[in-house]
Amino acid sequence: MKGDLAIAFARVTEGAALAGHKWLGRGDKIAADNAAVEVMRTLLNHTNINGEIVIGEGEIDEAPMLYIGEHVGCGGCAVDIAVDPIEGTRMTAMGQNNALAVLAAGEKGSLLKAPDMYMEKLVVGPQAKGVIDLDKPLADNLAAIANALNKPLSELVVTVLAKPRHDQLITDMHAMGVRVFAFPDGDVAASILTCMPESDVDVMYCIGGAPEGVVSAAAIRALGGDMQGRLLPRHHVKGDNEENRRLGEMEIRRCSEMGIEPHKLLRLEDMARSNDVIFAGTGITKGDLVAGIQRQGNIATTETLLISGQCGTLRRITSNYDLTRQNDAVKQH
Ligand code: VTB
Ligand code: MG
Ligand code: MG
Repeated sequence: MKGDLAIAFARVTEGAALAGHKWLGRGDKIAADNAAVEVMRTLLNHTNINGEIVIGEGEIDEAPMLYIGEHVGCGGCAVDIAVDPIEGTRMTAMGQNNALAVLAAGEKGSLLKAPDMYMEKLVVGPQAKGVIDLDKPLADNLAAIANALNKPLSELVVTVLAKPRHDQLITDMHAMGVRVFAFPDGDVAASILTCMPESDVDVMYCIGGAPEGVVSAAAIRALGGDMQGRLLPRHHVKGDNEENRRLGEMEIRRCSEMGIEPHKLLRLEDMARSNDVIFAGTGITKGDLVAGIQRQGNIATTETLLISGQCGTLRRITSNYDLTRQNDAVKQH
């Protein structure tokens, strides 16, 4: 991919973040998501790519925009795109930290194409690359990671999504003696923090969204970290009732149509298959990875983390937007 595409992708997540931010603290996560999706789509369609959404906002019948298989861009090199226009719609609606607008892009065929379903994920930074194995118990992984990081298990920091499905796991990890940082939502930011030298976070483990997993995989690959995942059908994650089983079975069918297998171990190289990947993430609410949007009158300031896999370059871009002078397509939302 051409180097100047990276900045175009930063512009896309900035636009989505600004649109989502208008709904900050309004209790309406759907309105926030719709606004961000529409702007992300508009801006992607102004970008010089021949892009395909490979994982994102669900299937065509559920999400009118940015659905899996949707083509975006106004012509250019063929790229795969993974999106989450608002990674943290609830966080945005409720004014909680760490909501981001994110996307990952890679040359055609480089990002895992999968349904919007759940994914089990284990992520570490560069120092622990090569020692993780999701086929082994988490306790074995944590011991191997602590060993690679040259620290006792008692100093290992593991972040995990604070969802009821992880209650037992959190209890078990406390018993193992590791430090557990439980975050309410937003595993993309938590995953990337494992690769940030200034962060305390050593490991991210959770069952969360597959789009978030693929977006994270691109960033982790670019930063030299490691990650493994496993696609899980809904009824194996959210409780085996009739509705979840129906949805889960649909996901299994979609997986087989796409030529992938749920429950199968996915390595980092299966999710992000090339070094030529770009990650862009703009803060919406204030966060540990990037600052949230700040408003002063009509000026909105955004912070974007832009990571290019080819050379592993990480940029933090601060942009000031004059909200009275935005392009109409973007201003409406
Ligand atoms: C996951 C996680 C995300 O939402 O998708 C989670 O990957 C949803 O989990 O980072 P539940 O369906 O159990 O609520 C996020 O936390 C935010 O989008
Ligand atoms: Mg979303
Ligand atoms: Mg999300």
